Amino acid sequence: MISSTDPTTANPIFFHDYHPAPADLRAEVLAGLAKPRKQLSPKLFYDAEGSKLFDAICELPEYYPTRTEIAILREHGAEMAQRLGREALLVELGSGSSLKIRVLLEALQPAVYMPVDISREHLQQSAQALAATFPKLEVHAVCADYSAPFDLPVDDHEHPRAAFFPGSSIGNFEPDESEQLLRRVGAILGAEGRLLIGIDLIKDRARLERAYNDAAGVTAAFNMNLLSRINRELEGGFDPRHFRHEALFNAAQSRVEMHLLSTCDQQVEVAGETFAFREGETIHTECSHKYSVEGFHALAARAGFEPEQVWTDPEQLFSVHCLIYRPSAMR
Ligand code: AVJ
Repeated sequence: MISSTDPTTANPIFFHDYHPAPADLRAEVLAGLAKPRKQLSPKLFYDAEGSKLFDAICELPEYYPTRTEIAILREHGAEMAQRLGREALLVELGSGSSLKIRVLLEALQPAVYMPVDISREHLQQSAQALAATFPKLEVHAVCADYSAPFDLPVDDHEHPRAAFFPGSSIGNFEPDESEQLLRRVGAILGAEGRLLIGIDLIKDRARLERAYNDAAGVTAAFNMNLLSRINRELEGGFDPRHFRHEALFNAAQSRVEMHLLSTCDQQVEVAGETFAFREGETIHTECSHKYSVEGFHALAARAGFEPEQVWTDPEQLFSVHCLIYRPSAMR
């Protein structure tokens, strides 16, 4: 269960491998393309190339969420630290964004930091890098799929528990799934545990759509990379010249949707099966749900969380919430 004591680092990490089932790309892709409305999961974006493209998205002038959330963390980190309490056990869901966690760790100075991520190498590298920067921090890396139930590898409750879920990552889930996920986070935290979570706010359509249709075409490349990935890994026959990136705000469902649109009638082979596309037909590849502060509070309440404080930027583009888990308050 525990391993990894690299003698060259002053602060070795503990590594807990729950052996999450590797995604079955073939089964997922064939099932998604066989649906009457073709659909692929956004988690399939993140191969090596897709992860690089996502990092590039975070630097785009049009993509406001990353820099706005970091600014909020910098501006209000001390207050957040006060809310979460001293000597906390801090669980991070997904260990993607090392800059955000660094800003928070500096302000919070927790006793234990526990990143949870499904990607083993990425997790190990980023956890080791953080342990080296914060020599007094006890780091427990947990390789697990946080979208399924799991227990923390420690059962002491001597430290107040807190979770950090930045980036509006929860926006990829349908509201019902988000509620389930929050409930599981609550179970990990226990009563009175706190959750610090980043949520992208509803705003005007133009601003939202620009963030997913950048002028440099990086988001288009990120979306289109899914077709290249299928071509590479599943002997797919997608011709990128006959598909294009589309991103639109669906106001009724309060979400930005990304699609890959077929620009002609065509047939495409994937893993030995043939799929027909009509001109204008799309593969729906991502939902990115946006919330008002009140709308998110209502969702969190259904999962047993009470709002304690919310921080936003001057333009009200993005929000960071501190919630407290009080399951007795669940309706
Ligand atoms: C990582 C899900 C928060 O929805 O904004 C960025 C992913 N997709 N540009 C988002 C994404 C296109 C991002 N999340």
